[in-house]
Amino acid sequence: MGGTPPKPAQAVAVGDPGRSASDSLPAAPSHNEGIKARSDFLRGTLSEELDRAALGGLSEDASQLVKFHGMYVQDDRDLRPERAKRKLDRAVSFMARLRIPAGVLTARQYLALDRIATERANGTLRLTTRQTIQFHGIIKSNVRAALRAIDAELLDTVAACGDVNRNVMAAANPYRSRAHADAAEAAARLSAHFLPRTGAWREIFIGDRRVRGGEPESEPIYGATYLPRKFKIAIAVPPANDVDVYAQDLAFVAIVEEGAIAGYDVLAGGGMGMTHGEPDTYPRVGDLLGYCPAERLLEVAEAVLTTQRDFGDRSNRKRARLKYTIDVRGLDWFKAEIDRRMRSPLEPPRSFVFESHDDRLGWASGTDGLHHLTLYVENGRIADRDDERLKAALAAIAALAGFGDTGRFVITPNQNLVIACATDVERTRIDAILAGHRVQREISRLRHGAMACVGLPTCGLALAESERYLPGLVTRIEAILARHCLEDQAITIRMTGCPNGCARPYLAEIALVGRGPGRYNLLLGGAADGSRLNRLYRENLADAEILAALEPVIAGYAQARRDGERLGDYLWRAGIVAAAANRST
Ligand code: SRM
Ligand code: SF4
Repeated sequence: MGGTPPKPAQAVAVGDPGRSASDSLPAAPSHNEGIKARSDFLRGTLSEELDRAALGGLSEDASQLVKFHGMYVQDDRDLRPERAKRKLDRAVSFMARLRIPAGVLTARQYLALDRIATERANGTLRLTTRQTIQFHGIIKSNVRAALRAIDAELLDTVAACGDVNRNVMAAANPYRSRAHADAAEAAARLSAHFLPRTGAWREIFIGDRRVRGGEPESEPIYGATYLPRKFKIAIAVPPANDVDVYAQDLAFVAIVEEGAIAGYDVLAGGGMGMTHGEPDTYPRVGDLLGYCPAERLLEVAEAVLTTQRDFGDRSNRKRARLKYTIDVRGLDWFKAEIDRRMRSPLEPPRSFVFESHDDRLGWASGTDGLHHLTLYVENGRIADRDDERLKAALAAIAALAGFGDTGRFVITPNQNLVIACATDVERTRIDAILAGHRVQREISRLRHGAMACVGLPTCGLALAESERYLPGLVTRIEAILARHCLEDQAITIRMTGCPNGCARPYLAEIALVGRGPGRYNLLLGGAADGSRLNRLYRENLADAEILAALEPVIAGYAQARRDGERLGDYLWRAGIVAAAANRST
């Protein structure tokens, strides 16, 4: 495989699909294209800059490049005003994101990551919406030590960010069924297949020497300028759509026969990000393309990824995702192009039914007698607080005699954690440890369906609070639901501190998207299975206005809902949100 050879950035076609590059002058490639092209396969000046202790962060170009190695240069935004007043530089540190296909860790690996968080980062671990872990607050002098400790556990941060294929997701918990195991294995294969081949990560952070002589280094799939933008893949096992297939650049929906995955229905062109006030940016749900047998997984994925590599917009990064490539050139063109790159076209799609896109919490048992606990982790933040010592509890579980060797920790796409593969005795001990550390397991249905992105203080793009604000808001919405006897009703609510959509808000029944400090757009009407975009309902609301806007909506739902009808569906039926409503926030 390897697809058609990548074209250099300057020759990439933009604009009218019917024209060749020589018919019209292509738009100038973005600055990032130059950074990639000049970087000598993602090395740039990173090594020298990491050695320079005087500068807490990196130069602008190196800050772009370090993303390909799974890291972001950030600063603590809470401290900005005070430091500015005292004429001090920003409190710069690094965020590091791991690559964990399907979110699967051994208990030993988890324990090592817990230690790294304490010794090298800000003392917390952050489970992400793509089934991996982020460390925040790593100071520059700790970066290499942290990455070496990660490498010692056979883990890495390669391609966790940057213009490449990102962490590949799969339906949570490979130990749940044969089909789930197949999905996780497929995710690991996709992740390995699309891993950049450059030796840069090992040289810069781990200390490997560059091999000189022999074949010149190359990127057989990506080429020297990698992809126009990030690329995201997920695999779902119905009836759960926990991975949110409709938000992915490329998604595979397992078609299960006799317990195993026989093939996949393939979707492409999903994405969440948009910019306020720029209507040519928008969230989009993926299109169903067709079916492929399981053995054609890599062939199909490569056809889609290389089409985006060759035709994605390399001049405007805001329009560089696959969803725009498909919209600009048309779905028929896209299907023909991927068919051309494969041995044979996709077959007509089979059918699948999704029931939900959140997690099933609590213990579940397999036919092998092992038990798996899906534990709620509020917005994915694993930390010790005075009243609830979740971090210490999970470390104690990972260190349990016996379980430390055979147990697994699986991160879910909803920022929760499955403590997997426990025997009867271990299950009892795990329950006792969680109780001893006062880990809260009785949560409302609303909180269960709630998810917030990181937002402030680390995210440089946040316009408003998210992770720190949603829990309190949920408490106040719980009170409204209780007033209308809806406290047991499943509802999804998602919040992001800006319109980029990291918690996939545009698929939730209720969404709050940051507009500015303390201000949010309220969107309503997503589907329970994550298959429908919600719509803008009210703009620029402060806390009290959000509650005032939700109260009548919830009251109406309590009065007029049909048997089993979800809030998102009721809102469309009642005409409270409408298909024609503005897509843009
Ligand atoms: Fe995201 C950028 C956090 C999942 C769309 N995202 C960021 C950055 C790195 C901010 C930055 O560029 O400086 C955030 C770091 C915050 C911090 O301090 O940690 C950030 N994104 C996250 C995480 C940690 C949110 C979370 O609470 O879990 C998720 C990490 C995923 C992972 O492990 O790889 C995360 N981001 C997503 C998702 C959801 C998904 O992938 O399923 C999306 C929407 C799907 C999509 O890509 O369309 C998403 N993040 C974005 C975007 C908009 C991209 C776009 O093309 O529209 C940005 C901004 C950008 O890339 O320019 C962004
Ligand atoms: Fe940051 Fe915006 Fe993503 Fe939230 S949605 S983590 S504020 S980029």
